[in-house]
Formats: sequence, C-alpha cells, structure tokens
Amino acid sequence: MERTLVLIKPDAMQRGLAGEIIARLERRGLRIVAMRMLHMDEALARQHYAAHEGKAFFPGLLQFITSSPIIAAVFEGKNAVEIARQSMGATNPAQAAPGTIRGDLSIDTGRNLVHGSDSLEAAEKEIRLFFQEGEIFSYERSIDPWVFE
Ligand code: DAT
Ligand code: MG
Repeated sequence: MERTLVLIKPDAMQRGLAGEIIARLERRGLRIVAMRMLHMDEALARQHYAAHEGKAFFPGLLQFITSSPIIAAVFEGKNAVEIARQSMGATNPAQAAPGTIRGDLSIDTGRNLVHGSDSLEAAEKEIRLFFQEGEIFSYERSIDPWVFE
C-alpha cells in the first residue's frame, strides 16, 4: 500500500473542480486518508517545489501556488504514486491524454489543476510537509459498508 500527496491547486479551486478531481481519484480506486484546505505561504511553497528552484517558471509557480487556497490530500492504494500521476495526465495539458484530469479539464502547463508526488521518496517527503502522522487516518477497523448484518 502506497501513499501519495495530492494538491488541488488554486486554479481548480477557483473553477469549482475540487469535487470532480477528488471523485476521479476515488473512483479510480484510491482512498482518502488525509485532507485539509489551506493557503500555502512562500516558505511552504519553496520547500514543496525545491527541486524546481532556479528554473524560469519558478517565480511564477510560487506566485500561483500561494495566490489562493488549495486542498492538500493524501490518497492511499496499491501503486498510489503512479496511479495518481496517470489519472492526472502529463504536466503539459496539451500533451495529457483525454480521459485524464489535465487532458480533460485544462489547457496550460502553468494552470494544470493538480499536483501528484512523482516518486515514493517524494511522496513521503511531501506528505510530511503538509500533514503530521497523527492526521493521516486508517481504514483498518472498517466494517461492511453496504449492509448492517
Ligand atoms: P508535475 O506537476 O507534473 O510533477 P513538474 O514537477 O515538472 O510537473 O512541475 C511542477 C509544476 O510547475 C507543474 O505542475 C506546473 C509548473 N511548470 C512546470 N513546467 C512549467 C513550464 N514550462 N511553464 C510553466 N509552468 C511549469
Ligand atoms: Mg512534479
């Protein structure tokens, strides 16, 4: 079982696409184990996107991701990292396949709606930036969700 960090970015929040994005990931088979709405500050944005420091788009990326509230979530499931990335589609929506979140709902790389961790190591690091271990839930004691008896 893997965990991955998902961010529903400012553009998705402004466009009212949070529910759609969450629904797609849930329907794919990933389960929500943590979720919170927050407004990222510059320090958090710099940590989260540290790998992109120095790139031409970095200032614009920081400005955008800190511009308005987002939802941060942890999804879990078998191969969650790869599965979430595949459901999101390519970074550039112009190259993202139809049927993916980006391919169906966006047109510009700088406004591509969602973030998903790109490796297990990145996921562990990123999850720690947004959530404490005690804020990540478990379904281990869940009981039959369809019938009482
Ligand atoms: P991804 O979000 O698919 O992991 P990434 O890690 O390469 O993509 O880049 C992080 C984000 O930075 C990406 O979602 C959007 C933005 N970005 C990347 N390349 C860009 C570019 N050439 N122009 C504008 N924004 C870019
Ligand atoms: Mg990335």
